[in-house]
Amino acid sequence: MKCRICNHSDLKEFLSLGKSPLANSFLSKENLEKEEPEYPLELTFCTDCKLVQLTYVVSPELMFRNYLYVSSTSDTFKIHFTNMAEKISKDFNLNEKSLAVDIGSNDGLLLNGFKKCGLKTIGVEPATNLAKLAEQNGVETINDFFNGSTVKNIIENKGHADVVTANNVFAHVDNILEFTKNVGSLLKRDGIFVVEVQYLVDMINKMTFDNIYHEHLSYFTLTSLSTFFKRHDMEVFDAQRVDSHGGSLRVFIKKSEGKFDVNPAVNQILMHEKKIGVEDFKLYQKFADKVYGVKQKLTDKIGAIKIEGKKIAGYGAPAKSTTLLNFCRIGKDHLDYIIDENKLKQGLFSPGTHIQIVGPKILDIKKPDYILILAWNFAEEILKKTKKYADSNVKFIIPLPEPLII
Ligand code: DWN
Repeated sequence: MKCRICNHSDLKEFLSLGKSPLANSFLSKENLEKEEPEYPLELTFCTDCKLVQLTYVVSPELMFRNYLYVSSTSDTFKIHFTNMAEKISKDFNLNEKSLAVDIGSNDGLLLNGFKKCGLKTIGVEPATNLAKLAEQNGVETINDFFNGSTVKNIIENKGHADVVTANNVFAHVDNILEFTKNVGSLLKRDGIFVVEVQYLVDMINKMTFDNIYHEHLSYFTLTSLSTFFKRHDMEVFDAQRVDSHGGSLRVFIKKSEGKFDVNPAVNQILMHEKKIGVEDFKLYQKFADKVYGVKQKLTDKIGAIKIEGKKIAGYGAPAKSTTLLNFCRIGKDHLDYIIDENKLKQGLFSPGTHIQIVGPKILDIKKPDYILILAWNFAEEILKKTKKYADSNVKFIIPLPEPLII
């Protein structure tokens, strides 16, 4: 295997979570008996460009043509992406003459935010079910992957872009060189490319190893991102840590000839990364050892509750719960059901563990003794909602950075 961003072949493997089903491949009842594909989940470190990446690549056609994750399911993300659109429009003086292109535009949440700021918009979304949803939300969307032909289509019909965004998408792309070249062709000379990716430093600090799954091919630091862009006539000129998905990086990139000055924040983050050793393989070996430790603590905690004869329900059926449940071998014997407000998931069964996904109303009928918050990144929002349903003696388990009962 060669490194995805520098083509180096000296990759050092440091963590294997075994084989796992696709994170968003929730099953219908009739598909429960069918054979369920599982693929290796192994992380490697590139000694040249310092990128952490998966060893095994699953076809994007398999993962992204029909997609169950809908950005607007959580109020947190409605606020997050509306604020993002407003801040970018204001900071870069974008207006009705400006074009915003969102890659992996999902249900059009971010683009609706840009539309409210007066911009022209177009989405690129490979999942047919989501592209339809976006169009119903009034957001023009190309139902395809972002590639040379979608770029040609946009330039011919809308012109070049002032801003291209890729939120929780850039880490999902196998050929990021071709992807980035296509962004360069689409952008105006002084256009900006804004990428939001889960931040590897937060994953290591907060032990959020459940974010490791086949959709996420790359696990970025600012060091690996800026190395990549510098090698391809683009430059990171600003970067902010944001708290989405347990901790993400929002990175602003320009063409090397673009007019923006580099914000001191870029160097501050790069220096911090150097200090904590993101270029040192030992950091990742230590992380791997701690992952196995957290797994043991969580399985012991859940096992002890079950030995007491208590009932546990899951709350939130995020993609990451597929990794957590399958790696920690938490299944139907432990969780009676998983609650999720995304109607696309209700009635389906969790990948690999086959636990039924139900709506929150079940809490009016069946009171579990414990609720394992699988969407831990939304614990605050979920605790507020769940208190309304559950009586006082329900306890909540937050699984990471290590199991906590509240
Ligand atoms: O890259 C990706 C990450 C960043 O986002 C994609 N793989 C898709 C997605 O991953 P995820 O499914 O882990 O994301 P979430 O947003 O953590 O999923 C939360 C789940 O919890 C959703 O299924 C919705 C559900 N939920 C709920 O039922 N009630 C969430 C909230 C806040 C709620 O109140």
